[in-house]
Amino acid sequence: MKETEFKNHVGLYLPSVLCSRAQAAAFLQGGESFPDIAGTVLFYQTAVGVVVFAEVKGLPAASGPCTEGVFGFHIHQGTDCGGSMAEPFADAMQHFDLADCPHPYHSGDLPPLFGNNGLAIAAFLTNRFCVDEVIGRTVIIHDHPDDFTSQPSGNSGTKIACGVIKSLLGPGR
Ligand SMILES: [Cu+2]
Ligand SMILES: [Zn+2]
Repeated sequence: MKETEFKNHVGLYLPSVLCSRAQAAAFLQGGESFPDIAGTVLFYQTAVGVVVFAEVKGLPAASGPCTEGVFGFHIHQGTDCGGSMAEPFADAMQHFDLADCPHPYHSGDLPPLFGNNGLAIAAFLTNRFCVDEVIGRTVIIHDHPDDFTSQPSGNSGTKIACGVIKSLLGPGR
């Protein structure tokens, strides 16, 4: 299939988006109990929404069959990753939300990350925010999957990694 045919069908051509320059990025680090976690989350503004590309390594790996990790993944409203041993990344606070919606309709609710022996890669589209609106907010990974039902945050457990979303467009922005 030619690129132009594909573009006409879905509205954007993902390889072209990912080859363009991301407007913002979060560089995630694991908490004290998860020092091996490191990841990059890139944000690309398109005409149909924001394409998010996430690549994370060092997640808790499977300990046997049927134990591969599924990790809750959200943008939180807090603007830094501070916290304590008892409450890692507590400063990230609740899910980022622009529209006063319940979970899982918060602006910052994202598809969960699926672990592959500690590695997760995901690319998806969300039109719940523009890139400009999430700069300065935090991306959080949790140790459990999001149930997409429980209030206020899907019962996805402890925060195990965090990163602040930063503009990549340079000074003056
Ligand atoms: Cu979260
Ligand atoms: Zn939520």
